[in-house]
Amino acid sequence: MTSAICFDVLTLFPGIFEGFLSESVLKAALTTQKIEVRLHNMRDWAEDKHATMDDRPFGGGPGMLLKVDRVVPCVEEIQRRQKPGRLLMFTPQGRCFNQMFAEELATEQRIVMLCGRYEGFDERVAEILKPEEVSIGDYILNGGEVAAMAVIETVMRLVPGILGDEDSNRFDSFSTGNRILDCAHYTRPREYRGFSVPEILLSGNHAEIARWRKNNSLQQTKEKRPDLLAAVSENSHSENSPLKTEPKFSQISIIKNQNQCK
Ligand code: 6GU
Repeated sequence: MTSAICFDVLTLFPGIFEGFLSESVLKAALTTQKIEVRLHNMRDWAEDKHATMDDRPFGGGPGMLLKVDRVVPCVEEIQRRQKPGRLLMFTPQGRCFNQMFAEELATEQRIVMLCGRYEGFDERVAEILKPEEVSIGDYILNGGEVAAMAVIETVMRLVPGILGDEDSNRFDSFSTGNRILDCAHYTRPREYRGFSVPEILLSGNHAEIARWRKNNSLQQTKEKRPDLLAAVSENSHSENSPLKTEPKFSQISIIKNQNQCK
């Protein structure tokens, strides 16, 4: 069986991925060949294994840059080995990765990911390879490896047949069936240190439970991530609005195409 999706990761530190790929859901998906992850050490492309991969920036300034003449041939060779994949380059300047971006990537057969280190890449890497530049948030990491792991994990969950229960991720926060936060969940015991499970969840009334969950989801989002709620209709502010009792999800839309990470 050939895997549903293949990730090629180009990095100077393939060892960072070892623990990540050898536990839990990812381990299982790799063992059953539902996904494939190939780690490529960019240093292997240097003619001499000790060849420098980085150099100081022209014009001065702090830090080191990954060299264009090291990175470009390496990406080109990986791409040539098979039908070229969608090329992502991790950099804090990139498009912010989110669930919708992940849904888009989950339709690909092959994703090639280029992980930077140091101060980043010589600009000509982007000029020549024209990758999609991707960031995972407005903060600075030591390199793209953590970002690559975030992409692998998020995208693999969306590939059909990997999680088992096909519906299990549809209602996760930010997902296709639910663009706002997931509702609260409870399991046994029914009471702990005086904190009880909401009575309605014990009632067996599925319609009521579904209603409670929708409402809870909306409340959680209002409290914790109000930025996710936009364009709630004018009358939702009145006391007898349907939103006060039963959220109308058609009245809620997500601010699309925002490129900043919240
Ligand atoms: Cl993709 N790289 C680095 N170095 N820092 C980041 C990032 C990527 N995304 C957020 N911060």
